[in-house]
Amino acid sequence: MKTIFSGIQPSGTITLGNYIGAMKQFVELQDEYSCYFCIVDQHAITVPQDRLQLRKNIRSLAALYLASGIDPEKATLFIQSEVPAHAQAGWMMQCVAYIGELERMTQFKDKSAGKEAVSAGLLTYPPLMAADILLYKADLVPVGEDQKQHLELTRDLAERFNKKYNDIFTIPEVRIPKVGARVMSLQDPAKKMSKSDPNQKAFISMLDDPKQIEKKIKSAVTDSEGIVKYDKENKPGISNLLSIYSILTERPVSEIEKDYEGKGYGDFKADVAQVVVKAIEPIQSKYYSLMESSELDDILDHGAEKANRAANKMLAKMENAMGLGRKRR
Ligand code: ATP
Ligand code: LTN
Repeated sequence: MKTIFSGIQPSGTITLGNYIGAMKQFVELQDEYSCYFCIVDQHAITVPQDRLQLRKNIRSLAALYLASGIDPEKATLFIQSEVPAHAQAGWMMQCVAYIGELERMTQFKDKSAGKEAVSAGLLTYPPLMAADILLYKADLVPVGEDQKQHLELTRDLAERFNKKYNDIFTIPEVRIPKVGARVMSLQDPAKKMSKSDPNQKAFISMLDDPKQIEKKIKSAVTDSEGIVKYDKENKPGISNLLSIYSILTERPVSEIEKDYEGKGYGDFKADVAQVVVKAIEPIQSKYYSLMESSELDDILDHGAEKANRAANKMLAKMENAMGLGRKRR
């Protein structure tokens, strides 16, 4: 059986973008692959976080993974900081990476732009991500479009390590969904929808209530043409809403366009909101009962145990390949 690894940062409540681009794929893949899904809290601290909020977000993200359909009997769900091998292997991968290639990462450029105090961790984040993936010999990494460059770097680092030290790493492939790989911001459809966007109206959180969802979609930035048609270049706002509608209903965009011939954006937006509410509501009700349960802790304990076992094996191979530590006589 092939192995999958993916991670989501507990940097806020996950958005509809994270759900469509990542989580929904995870649920579909768990039957066919041996899956490791990680709450990458060590990645989240590359930018400032409030400690109490971070703790809350970690638990909440774990519950959302499960409420969205991740089955702990099939997949291993765990928290990155509960598996120390990630930080250890991350350090080794930092020593394999070059500063120049890290500085070229667009996520680093975007997140550091205009900031005075940029943490060193924000720059060295991709080697940690590479370690996450390589520790589990993942064959496939399902992510949204924005992570493609990090995945390419992971492959480069793995190949470099294999050549320089010892051929121990599996070279992972990226898996990006055909539609929905980049759900856009509701307020600026040129930007991706992001959970750390300071403008709350720009994203739909998986925990927004129906009223908030309706309001946010109603005020989504579109154009003045009044025709519901997919045209990413000229009508990015409407195209984004059409994609969301299409993915959540599993209906082709062309069919939806036909339904709205002669109708205005008002009707269309109201229906998009209903579609989103219908997709999110069952997830929310499961979420709230999970948050109150000790079952969540048992699942995470068990996940960390399994992940530690797998990761420590690879970590020992990495240390041996690089010559760290010693061999007992
Ligand atoms: P942050 O805003 O804190 O950087 P984020 O919202 O970009 O976070 P991540 O935790 O970095 O989310 O990403 C988790 C997963 O969701 C990744 O696979 C990422 O590619 C995917 N993803 C993030 N945003 C979107 C989006 N707008 N559309 C589709 N997929 C997305
Ligand atoms: N960098 C990713 C989160 C992430 C990840 C990973 C994704 C950290 N480690 C390993 C896939 C595999 C992000 O910001 N979305």
